[in-house]
Amino acid sequence: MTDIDKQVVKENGYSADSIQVLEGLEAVRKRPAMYIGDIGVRGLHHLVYEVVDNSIDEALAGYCKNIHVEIFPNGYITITDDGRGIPVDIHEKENKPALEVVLTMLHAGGKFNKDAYKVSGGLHGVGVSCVNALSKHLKAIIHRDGNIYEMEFAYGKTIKELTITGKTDKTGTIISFLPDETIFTQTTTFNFDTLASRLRELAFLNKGIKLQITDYRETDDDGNPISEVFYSKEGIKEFVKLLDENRQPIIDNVIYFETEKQGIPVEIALQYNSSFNENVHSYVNNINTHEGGTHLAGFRRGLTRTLKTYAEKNGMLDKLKFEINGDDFREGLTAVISVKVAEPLFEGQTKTKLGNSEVMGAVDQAVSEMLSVYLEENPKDAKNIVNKVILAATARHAARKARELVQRKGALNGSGLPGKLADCSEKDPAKCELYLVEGDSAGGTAKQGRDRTFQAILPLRGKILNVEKAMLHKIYENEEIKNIITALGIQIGTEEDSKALNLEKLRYHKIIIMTDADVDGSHIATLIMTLFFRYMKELIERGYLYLATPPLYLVKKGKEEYYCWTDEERNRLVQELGKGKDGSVHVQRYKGLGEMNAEQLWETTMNPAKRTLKQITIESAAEADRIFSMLMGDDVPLRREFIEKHAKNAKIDV
Ligand code: 0RA
Repeated sequence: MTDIDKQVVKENGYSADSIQVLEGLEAVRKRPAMYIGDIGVRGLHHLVYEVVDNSIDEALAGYCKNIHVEIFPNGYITITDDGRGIPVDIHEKENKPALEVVLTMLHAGGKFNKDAYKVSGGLHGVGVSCVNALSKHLKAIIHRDGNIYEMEFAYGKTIKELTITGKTDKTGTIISFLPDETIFTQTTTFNFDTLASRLRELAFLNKGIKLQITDYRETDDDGNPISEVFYSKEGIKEFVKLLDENRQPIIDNVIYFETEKQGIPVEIALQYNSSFNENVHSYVNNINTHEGGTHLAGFRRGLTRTLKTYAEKNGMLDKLKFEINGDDFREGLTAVISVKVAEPLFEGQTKTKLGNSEVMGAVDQAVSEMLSVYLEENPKDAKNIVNKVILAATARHAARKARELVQRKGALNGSGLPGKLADCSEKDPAKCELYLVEGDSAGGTAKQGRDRTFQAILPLRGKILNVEKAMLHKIYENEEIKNIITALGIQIGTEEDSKALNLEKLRYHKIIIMTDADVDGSHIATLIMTLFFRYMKELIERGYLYLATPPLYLVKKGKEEYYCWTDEERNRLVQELGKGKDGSVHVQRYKGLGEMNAEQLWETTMNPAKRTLKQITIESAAEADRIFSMLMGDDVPLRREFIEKHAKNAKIDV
């Protein structure tokens, strides 16, 4: 407690309990990251999710149908729902309005809600009081019992007591807040796309709820604010359809079921497509469990056993000469698993791995029961799936042979590294960088320009293989991919093989993709990112993969030279320099890395003191999967459109 707090307590004669209250929110302000994960962009957006999660809880309890998020130019964000409204009656123990307790006491939310079906927000379910604690200003408007109530706070402290400000025939909660920039020092600007993606995901995970987002900071061509509405009638069944919209399905319909086992609601949608990738996204209480856990294990076990039993019973595996393993049952599988667990245990590095052991059996049983019925009733789909599994097993055997070959031969120099690699002298991986450079000529420039102590260069010729559409053994046979893997010092593999990734052997902790700043360059960068996303995901998760950002323009006036990364920068600079009378301004558009000399490339793109690297992150694995399948799938016009739209402001936080 600060001295001022103590003073407040003394003067108002607060009880011992309320001292707890004050200390509670002080703790949040002192260690915000402990409560909301971090104090960067991610933490900032978690504030919104925290409030929305509460609205979703109201919806799951059956009281709320509409949730609206509004972003305002003055930095405020408002979340409106049509739930019951946070209670405002006096809370007996605290002798304060319940609303005040909810917003000023840590973990107060649950105390009211014990019996209610509260499931969402297990990970960040720290309560709206944390949002209040980390806001410069927060206003709550409650529609309840025929009245409109208002209350206001600053830094978590009440600045305007509960008052009735009008009459209403509606119910609901409106929370507006302005994040505290002394906490969120990196940024307090909300990102529309980030929030919209999460609302889209929530709409799929909670069918029947309408989630809307409106951004008043920007207007469309007609002068209206940017707005999107997310609503899904079929929930995760539609989610799977969307994930696979650019893939070829091999069964007639998405298999969907919703059931409850041992008190655990289980909802699963799955589809097989002609690709070679597994895309299974699992959720617990609306949280994406990136690291999987017991629900995923139960799903896999149920799926493998049910399909195997069906195939054996129908004599479909009789002629097979080798073992089928678990991976084979999931090639070309796209699925979403959503379970609701009353008291989830989250484990793992990022606390996104479900630990509750009872969930494994529940999901296993749900899958076995529902899927075996489906297979019996849909023999054509069943046959297509089993054939796909057999194909996968066959390809895996071919791939193993190819992989063994890669390990023995290949274009390697004396030290077992690719001949084209210009390695660095430093040996500590944490200090080493590997540039993957488009083209031999730019590769040559980069070799001259680099700092050879810690920067290694691997030139790549042309477009690397599209792993989205290739079978595993083709991937191992591809020269450029072989070079990347051997240079990195690791081995790639799918999940069940992941021990093979061998990350202790990784030779560089910064892997930097450097391509031309044009459409072809971004396509090549996307191909490389896809390779990492599908086969070396952990490197992305650890934050090892980056994009270099070469400049787009060189602006010259006499002997002065400036680099520009955007059209706006260039325009501003040309105008600025044009003001003086003497000499004309010359603008050179860099079409490729090859147009820069070694010194320019070092100065603009490779020198750690000056360059900007974009770290590739996986914000939403499901969104990344959809984007990669779109970018790399068969739909060429769609891909071109996407690349053209995004190439300029290449924001690659997939
Ligand atoms: C405490 C108790 C109840 C609802 C809520 C909080 C609540 C919180 C938020 C936050 C945003 N929207 C919200 N809607 C509701 C239960 C209310 C009752 O029993 O009537």
